[in-house]
Amino acid sequence: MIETVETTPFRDQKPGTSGLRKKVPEFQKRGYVENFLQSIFDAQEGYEGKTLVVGGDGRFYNEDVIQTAIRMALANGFGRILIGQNGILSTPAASNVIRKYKAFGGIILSASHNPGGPNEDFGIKYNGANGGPASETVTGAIYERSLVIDRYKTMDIPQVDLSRIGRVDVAGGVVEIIDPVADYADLMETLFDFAAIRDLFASGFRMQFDAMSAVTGPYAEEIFVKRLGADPAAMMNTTPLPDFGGHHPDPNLVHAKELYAAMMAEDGPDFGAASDGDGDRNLIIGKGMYVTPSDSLAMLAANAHLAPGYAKGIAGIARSMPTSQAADRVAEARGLPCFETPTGWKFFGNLLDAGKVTICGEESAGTGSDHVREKDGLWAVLLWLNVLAVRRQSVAEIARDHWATFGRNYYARHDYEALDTATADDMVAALRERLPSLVGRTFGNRTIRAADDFAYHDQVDGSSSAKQGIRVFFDDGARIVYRLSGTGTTGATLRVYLERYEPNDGNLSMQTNDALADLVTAADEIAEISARTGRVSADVIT
Ligand code: G16
Repeated sequence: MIETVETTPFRDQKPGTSGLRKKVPEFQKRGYVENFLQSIFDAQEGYEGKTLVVGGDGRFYNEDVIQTAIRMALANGFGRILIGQNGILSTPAASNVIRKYKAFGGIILSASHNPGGPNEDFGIKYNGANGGPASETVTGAIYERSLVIDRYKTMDIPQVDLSRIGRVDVAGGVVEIIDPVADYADLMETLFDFAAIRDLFASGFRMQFDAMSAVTGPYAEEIFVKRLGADPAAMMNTTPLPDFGGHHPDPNLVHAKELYAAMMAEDGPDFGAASDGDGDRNLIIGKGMYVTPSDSLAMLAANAHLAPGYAKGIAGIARSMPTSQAADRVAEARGLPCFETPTGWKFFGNLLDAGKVTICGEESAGTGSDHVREKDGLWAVLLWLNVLAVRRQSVAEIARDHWATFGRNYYARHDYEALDTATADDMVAALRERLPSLVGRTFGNRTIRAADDFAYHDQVDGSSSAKQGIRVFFDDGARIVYRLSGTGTTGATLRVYLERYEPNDGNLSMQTNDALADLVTAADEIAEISARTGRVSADVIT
């Protein structure tokens, strides 16, 4: 019954920051999905008879790829496939299922916050037994395999009904369809004081949540409404749709603008939140106060002990290099270790496994802890709710209090999207070459004190990752970081990360745009962005 099908390699299956992401028509090419899945399996050892978790964010093509994955995983010798009902598992829920059921690993189907639909984005990612994204060593092996692959294994079996919870025996293996929400919601109850949060809601506290027609809708209804008593009418877009209703399921102020407007209204709710396509990112807005992801990381790290799951304190904090250094201030004040890793959640896995850190975060709306090995949007929302339930202050009061204690890192990311790839590569290469000559140059009242190309050495497994972003440091503590996106599917995206620090006795209430205006000008001049690309301003500012 097992068939071995001959195939020829595709040259473009190199996983990026977070798995392989392409437009749907690329994945629909004959053999494209099969080649990549077989390359994943071929890069692993010892999975015979073991469990594989498969789930996705419900976007267009999700179910087709799940059926393919079932056939191929069984043909390759996996013993059991665990799948979320209707093919749905949020990325953090998938990480939890892998860990809880001691699976060998998991296949997660998502292009995260990117749009979905027949001509939009899709993605495939492999996570290992710790529930986290495969390390660079593993993704490197998958890519190498994809370049030489000449056959894949599959089998001819009927489609599995993904809508029926339960177990079916298929061709000598087992396929189990599980409730995608229950295990995850139970895990959240072990970390947070649900009784205190219920009391908060009972006291009239108002929350608005936008699931963006993506995966977290069913999770939000179970957790916020059923278990915590939030108002069901304040849950927006909770039905997952294959095209996310035609929107970008990206929880930022541009794509969650309805939520943002509600939060800025005179009579707005107390707390607003959103999550992305696959549920790993979060957006936090207090009444009249947006909290940047970098600040949210620092504020959650400073307050985590207020939640039962972290009552004993945290072991340390890790942030991706471009994330603002606000969390470093908390770590320093609390005597905690702080780690700086390259962009991408996969780099936190070893630190979490080794118990060196408890809380991690990225400026790209990702925050999480050692409860799973992915960033976790609803976890961040629940930790905020737990903190609000204990402190009984507004988000704005907590933020102001934080800055008055630790100082404020004004921060923004400017994205230049869909650039010509060669132009973008040349711009970065030229900047890299100019690095030594930048030191000592003055821009306004700032002078560049150092400039380098970030390289990371993983203390746990000894691996090294070079060229992870160009850093320019100024004498007043300000910083500019440049890097090219590793998740885009159209041309190249240049990300410019801008940051300056204002001590706790400085001006803590500036508008971010004003605070960073001269750095934006310097960033353009240093990298010759407008001169080389013709772009006079960023397409997206977050
Ligand atoms: C972007 C972000 C990273 C994030 C990655 C994957 O990568 O900048 O911080 O880790 O997306 O996140 P998600 O799985 O939510 O898409 P890049 O390389 O495009 O900057």
